[in-house]
Amino acid sequence: MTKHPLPDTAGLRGDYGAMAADWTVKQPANGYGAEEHDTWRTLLRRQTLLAQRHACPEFLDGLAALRIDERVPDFERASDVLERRTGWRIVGVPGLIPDDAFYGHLAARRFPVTVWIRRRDELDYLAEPDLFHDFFGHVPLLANPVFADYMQAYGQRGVEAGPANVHRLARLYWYTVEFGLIRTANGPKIYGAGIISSAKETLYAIESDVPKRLPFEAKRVMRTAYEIDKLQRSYFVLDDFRQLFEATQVDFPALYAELARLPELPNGPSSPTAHAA
Ligand code: HBI
Ligand code: FE
Repeated sequence: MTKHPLPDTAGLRGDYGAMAADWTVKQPANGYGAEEHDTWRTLLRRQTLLAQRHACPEFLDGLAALRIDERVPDFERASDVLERRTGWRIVGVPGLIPDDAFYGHLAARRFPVTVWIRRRDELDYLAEPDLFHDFFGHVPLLANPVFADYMQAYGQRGVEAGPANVHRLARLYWYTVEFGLIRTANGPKIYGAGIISSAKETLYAIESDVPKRLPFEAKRVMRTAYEIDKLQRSYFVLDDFRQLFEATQVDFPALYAELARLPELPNGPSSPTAHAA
């Protein structure tokens, strides 16, 4: 795997000084302070209440299986639970890491989770993914076999994609893993980490009539631009997770060539509303 030059980590918050070659770091040896456990507990209580109403059953099953408690979770212990179910483990990272490192971990069933957690004054908004977003938002669904297989296959496609196409693949991640909805007998429910880890976006994604809720269709997703740090103007709704896995099983070089000949699609008029974390 060719290693990207260091991303502009100067602007990022994590400590990129003590990483292994694969961009991973251990959780702090002396654990976390009282304020960090308190922030975790506050966010966990708030988002668990919202998830019980608005998250899909597979997310809630995964959350229960992890037996997360009111202290910042230990990645090795959670990995032991995950590995028994779907072969996945968690690796600590200082924060965002280059695409090729990230995809390489996913392809090997390792999910990168940020080792630092936001401050008290960032409870409702922060610019970068932190431990709460990554762990609470992303890890529970890795306990679901079909979603876990999707994430591994997605990582493999990422390793294979060249720099000319990786932005299209990033859209597939954005509109599913981060901001995906799924159809259920009780209406659309949340599975996207970026939604379920944010109180504001959880309510907006399910209750607001502002955003479009479109049937998931991989080609449309990969043609649709997205903007970060805003409430989404369009969500894509899956029929089931098998549909997501199948989207990784097509001929990607042919798909990229086809998409390159088609116009891009806007995400919809951008909303000035800041995206709450
Ligand atoms: N790094 N730690 C981390 N977490 C992410 O979610 C992440 C990343 N690097 C790249 C990235 N996501 C996106 O570009 C994905 O589309 C790959
Ligand atoms: Fe995320």
